[in-house]
Amino acid sequence: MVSYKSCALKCLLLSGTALLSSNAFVNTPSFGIQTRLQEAATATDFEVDERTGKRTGNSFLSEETRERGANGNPIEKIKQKKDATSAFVDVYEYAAKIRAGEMTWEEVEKADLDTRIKYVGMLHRNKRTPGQFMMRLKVPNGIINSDQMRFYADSVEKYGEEGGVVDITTRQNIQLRGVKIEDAPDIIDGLHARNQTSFQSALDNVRNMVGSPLAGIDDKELVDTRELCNAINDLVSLDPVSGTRGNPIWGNLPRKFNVAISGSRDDYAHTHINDIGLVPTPHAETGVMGFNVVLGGYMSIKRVAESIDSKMWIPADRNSVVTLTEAILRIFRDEGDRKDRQKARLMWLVEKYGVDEFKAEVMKEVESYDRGVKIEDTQPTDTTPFERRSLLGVHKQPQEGKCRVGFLVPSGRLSQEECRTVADLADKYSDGEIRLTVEQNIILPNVDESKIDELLAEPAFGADSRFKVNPGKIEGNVVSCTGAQFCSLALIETKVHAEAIAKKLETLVDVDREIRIHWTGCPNSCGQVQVADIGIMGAPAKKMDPEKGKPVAVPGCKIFVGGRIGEDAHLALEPYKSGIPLDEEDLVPVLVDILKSEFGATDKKTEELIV
Ligand code: SRM
Ligand code: SF4
Repeated sequence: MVSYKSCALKCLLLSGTALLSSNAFVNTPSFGIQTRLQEAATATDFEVDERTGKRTGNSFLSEETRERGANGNPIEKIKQKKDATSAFVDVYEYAAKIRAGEMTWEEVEKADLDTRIKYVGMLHRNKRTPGQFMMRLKVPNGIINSDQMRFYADSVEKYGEEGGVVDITTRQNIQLRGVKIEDAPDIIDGLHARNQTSFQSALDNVRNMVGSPLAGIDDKELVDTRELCNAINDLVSLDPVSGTRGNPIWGNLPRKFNVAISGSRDDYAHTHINDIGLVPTPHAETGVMGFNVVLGGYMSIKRVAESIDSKMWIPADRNSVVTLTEAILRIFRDEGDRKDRQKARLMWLVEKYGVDEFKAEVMKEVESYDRGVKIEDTQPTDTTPFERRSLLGVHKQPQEGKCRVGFLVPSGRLSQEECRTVADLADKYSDGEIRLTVEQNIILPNVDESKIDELLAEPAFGADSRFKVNPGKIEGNVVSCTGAQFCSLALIETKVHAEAIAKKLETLVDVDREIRIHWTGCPNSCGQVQVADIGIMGAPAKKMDPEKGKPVAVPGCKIFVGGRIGEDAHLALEPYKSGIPLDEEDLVPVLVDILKSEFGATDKKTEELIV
């Protein structure tokens, strides 16, 4: 390690990551970089990794925190032993050696393969596709463009139709599948050239910034979340010294950290299940637009918790939003649990302090930055009637003559051909812009009203296409985690069942409201079953085997009922039913019963009955 000051120039030259460009709205560095460059330039006592020329993530931890890490859980020990923020260099080095025939992926150091390179967004799918990785990106506010979409398809093409797919995630994000280490540098470089990255999208980092998918195109918008999502994205994943991808300051948190900013009363961003949720609320006296801050929402095997009121309100400006986030992250980074990973989420720390004491600590931290940010008490929320709006279908925008067109991407899965189709549609109708939703669907913004008929008549929305602008009330609201096809933690396959069972239910019942069915392959609840009308979670089940004459273990599920999203959010914490086999003959009748008893569904009127 060398001292920081002597390395400033080297940082810029040797970082191995592309400098951020400012040629696109999405991901463009937007806040406080100059200030932080100045702050960083006065810093002296950080270790610098000679390979990267960047300060190490560990060097931002106090001696006490490092010691807790070194004696902490196995992941902490790995991070302490070999700093994870330099993992991108390892990926480049391994790739070069594999390409040169000097090593194979099996020879990659185990801690790197399974853990450290997650910092680069690369997750080894060791059980399902050994030697191949899922690469998770960062897509702040879920906004991408047609060039990026085509690049995703090109990047995974060599992995075949089945293995080389692209997924829209439940954090309004993109995951590429099938990636091999030897190909990763080209993909990373291609992403950086397109103003995107995979860095700090997994491991113990701040995850994708979720914002409103209708930002800037919504007549009921309270706050345009784009700039704020980009600003927090810059804070957490842009090195203030070199201006390169990957910010070591926030590169070794005790655990993942989720931030969501809502732009309207619809709460499309799901503030209630994020570590920090910003809920747009004007100040009662001044009318200044701001955010009530909710904290600690999360889901896991051990515990599922809805966010709690932090008793804080901040104005909706970049300085306030970034400063508050930074203060909470600083406290979390240095004080979060590093022994028990199940307790290393923000909620546990807030509870350890107590809400009032945590608020006081955050205020003290914010004041110490001396940036003029004022935190006030939670402001009263609007209680006038409000109905959450659908993101699918054709809707007028406040911009004269423009519409947004939302369409279903069943379970968020895109083939290479479908990626290219979406890119072509975007080029033709939405000036290349594509928006992703946490329901894993797509919105094309700013479509000319005069072109709507032409768009709807495109083969992309033909009878045999998976994309639908006006899907059924059940199939249009399916969400699904990755499941057993790629995820080693999965107890069941999810996406295939999710798509098939929704279609089946559409043929069996009529419902007069949208029914949100979420699937998740295990209790980690990446598919957020507790927020769903009906949540299906992979779990053990037994079924009579006629040949053996006794019940045998089969793939099954637990069913959760009654989760709510939006202003009146509520998590369904206890299963409504357990031990249901996943076979269509077993699961479908149970779901039909639930749809009838809980959601007023009626038997489908067949053509004959209607006649
Ligand atoms: Fe997740 C772990 C996939 C959203 C809670 N999640 C995993 C891993 C990385 C497990 C693994 O190593 O295989 C999964 C990778 C599977 C794969 O190949 O795709 C995985 N999680 C996903 C995605 C892709 C589901 C999807 O199909 O959309 C989502 C990616 C989001 C993103 O773009 O960053 C995803 N995961 C979520 C969410 C939903 C959310 O953020 O709103 C949750 C619940 C909210 C939360 O985190 O509090 C979630 N995932 C977890 C957990 C439990 C966290 C905990 O505190 O214990 C794990 C387990 C872990 O981290 O150890 C996990
Ligand atoms: Fe994998 Fe479980 Fe998350 Fe599904 S819920 S992606 S099975 S970890």
